[in-house]
Amino acid sequence: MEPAKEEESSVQDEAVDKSNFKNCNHIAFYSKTTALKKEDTSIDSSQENQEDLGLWQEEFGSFLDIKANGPSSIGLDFSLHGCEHVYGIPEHAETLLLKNTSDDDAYRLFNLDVYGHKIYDKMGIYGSVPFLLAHKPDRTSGIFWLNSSETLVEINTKAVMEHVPSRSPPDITKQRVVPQTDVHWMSESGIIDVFLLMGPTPFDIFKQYAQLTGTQALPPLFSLGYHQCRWNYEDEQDVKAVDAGFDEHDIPYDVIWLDIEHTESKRYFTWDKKKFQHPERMQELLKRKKRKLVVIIDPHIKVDPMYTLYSEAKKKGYFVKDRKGQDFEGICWPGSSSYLDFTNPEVREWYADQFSFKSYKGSTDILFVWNDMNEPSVFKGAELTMQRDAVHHGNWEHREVHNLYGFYQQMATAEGLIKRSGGQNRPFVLTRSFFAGSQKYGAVWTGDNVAEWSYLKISIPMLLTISIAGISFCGADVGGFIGDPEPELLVRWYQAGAYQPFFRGHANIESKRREPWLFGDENTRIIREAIRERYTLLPYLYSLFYRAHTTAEPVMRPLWVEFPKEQETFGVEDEYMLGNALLVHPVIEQEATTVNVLLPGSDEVWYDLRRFRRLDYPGTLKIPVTLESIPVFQRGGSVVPLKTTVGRSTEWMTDISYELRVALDSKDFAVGELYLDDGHSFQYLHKKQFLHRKFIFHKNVFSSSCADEIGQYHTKCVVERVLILGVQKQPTSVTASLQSKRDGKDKEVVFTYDAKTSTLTLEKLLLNVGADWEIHIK
Ligand code: NBV
Repeated sequence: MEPAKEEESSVQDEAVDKSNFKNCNHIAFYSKTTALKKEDTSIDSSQENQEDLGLWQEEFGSFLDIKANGPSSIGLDFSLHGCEHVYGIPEHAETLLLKNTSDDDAYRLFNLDVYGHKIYDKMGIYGSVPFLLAHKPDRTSGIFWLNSSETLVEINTKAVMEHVPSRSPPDITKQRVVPQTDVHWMSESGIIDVFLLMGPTPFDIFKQYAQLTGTQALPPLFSLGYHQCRWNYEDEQDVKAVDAGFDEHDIPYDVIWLDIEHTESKRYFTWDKKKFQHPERMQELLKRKKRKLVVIIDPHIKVDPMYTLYSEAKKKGYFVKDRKGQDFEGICWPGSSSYLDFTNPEVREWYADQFSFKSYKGSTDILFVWNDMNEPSVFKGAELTMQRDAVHHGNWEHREVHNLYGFYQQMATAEGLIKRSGGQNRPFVLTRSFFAGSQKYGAVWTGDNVAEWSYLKISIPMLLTISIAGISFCGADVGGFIGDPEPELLVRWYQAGAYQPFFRGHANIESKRREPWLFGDENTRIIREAIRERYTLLPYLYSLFYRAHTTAEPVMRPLWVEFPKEQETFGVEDEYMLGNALLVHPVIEQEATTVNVLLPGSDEVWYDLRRFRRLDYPGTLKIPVTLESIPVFQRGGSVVPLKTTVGRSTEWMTDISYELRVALDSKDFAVGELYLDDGHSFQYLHKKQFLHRKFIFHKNVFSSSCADEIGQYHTKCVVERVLILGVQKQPTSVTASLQSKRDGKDKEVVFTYDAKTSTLTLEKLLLNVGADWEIHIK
């Protein structure tokens, strides 16, 4: 359904990058068109009346949309001079680089439940973030179109003539051809409320956008581990067996998930009495194993006067209304359902209270939440969603707030989990539907993908796009939700997922069981390796999330963000940077024996993360791969903190020592950091209980110092091993000194040097991770 193209405001904004405004410019004004009232129409011929009525109501198949406030639409055009690379506006199953829409559909931002959505398509799927980034070598800029109604974005990149004033002779002007991208935004309703972000660097843009919408919530550490999900784990026995399976096969994991079948006939906040007779006991068992449970809680509420949640919400008037003022009823999993009006702060407060241990019977402090179907999904509704003329709190029509519905459910859920812990603990909430700012409340995933190679491939640009639109904590269902992945695809998907922010295996109710050990010993071994690699990487990943939380840097980033001047990176979407140190190129082709990896930057040095081999010649390299390979490269000049081994879950790993992976650049320099706290509470914020360390390698001295004096956190954990990649010759001696020790005695360090890979390994260091120390290499 397209918004009526009525009297669009069209402003050619010539000055996106020439503007006098400071970093972030805000334009907000009311559309001329929204105020058109039916009574104002003075012409009274029957034909015109008929046409007029046509604008006040619209048919969509058998659905009638009555426009109580009359027809409206708003729009604005921008011209981005010198730009031909534009990104963002998730969520679409499309390429990273936005395409020209002149001969194709516009990008649609309209949250919809699309099972097995098409790929390379601009249709709207589960989430919408109306934020577009434009990049050219010397500037990144952004347009944030703050509107939550259905929005279409047209993109037209073309070459235009530009006048270049010349000095000699003075009256002659030259012309040159430059690129220009015109972006046309159109929304069904609302006001024009748009922010122009001026950069100039990609990281400035992320900060400016975060000033408007917030940064990524710092996730509890467990949620960065591996999640095992399926629609459905049948009963308590099943949960116990799957949990034990991980231990039997020596595979770490943190969370087991329960889908809709765990409830009493899809009444959320309840348990199926036969299959889950003792939910507390089940959680007690998981807790003893230092693991968590996530349960699904959808926004639709079964119409059943005997269901307290329903009767209470009904009595309080907490459901979205239809245009006649009755509770809106649609069909969803439980049958006839009403939908909580999360746009109402009072409803959100009440909903948050439902998560208290007293209200939510059978829940414990290891239970966290998954919000699904919150586009909202309405079976038999137009486009499987809520009618646009449904009415929310404050008399807002659904059309105005459609793309915000899921955002508000996740907000209320996260608040509920925080409240439940007396404000102590960080929540974890996964949502399918999202909007600008959803990063403040938890994680998102890309919905119902298919167990096919093409969906593995597209998961990378989809996640990159979501990440640069502010939502760092994102992932795609490992294995593909719909269908049955062949073992090779499953293995490759685990390897890709291990290096993506949210890492969850999930499968449809009709898919065959696919716990990681069901595909033969060899595949189990390779999957185990991938998951273990993820767990060793957690200190780095957690530190990246801290940066996302504090300085809005995306955890997973397109290459161009790190190499903004390197044109050849601008369209790359089969590899990406994880933070600024690791370049990841997952294998996404069937039976691949090689991958072509672009190692950007003419002065950069890269190292193979597993084999330590130094790759001195940036450019595109053909790298041989086997089924075991995950091509990951460490950038020279970085220090990556790792754990020396793994445990059964993140909580088992608290005391495991660290390894620091130092990769030298061409000037024999490297720098990196580590963030550390208790992993679950808000003490890092309220009591400044955290450690933020800085590691520098310079002139053959490797030092650890405090990066943020405000933070204090006591840990017994030590740095046990340091690997320095790119050391040109074998040292004669290596000593370590603790800065706090006044006696000045240096300790001899046990080291080995591998001349083939130029790697220096320092072992048995036992240097406290929170202490200042130096290692001298001679
Ligand atoms: O709750 C069942 C599924 C869930 O497993 C999946 O992850 C969601 O994306 N849910 C959709 C509803 C049913 C889809 C057919």
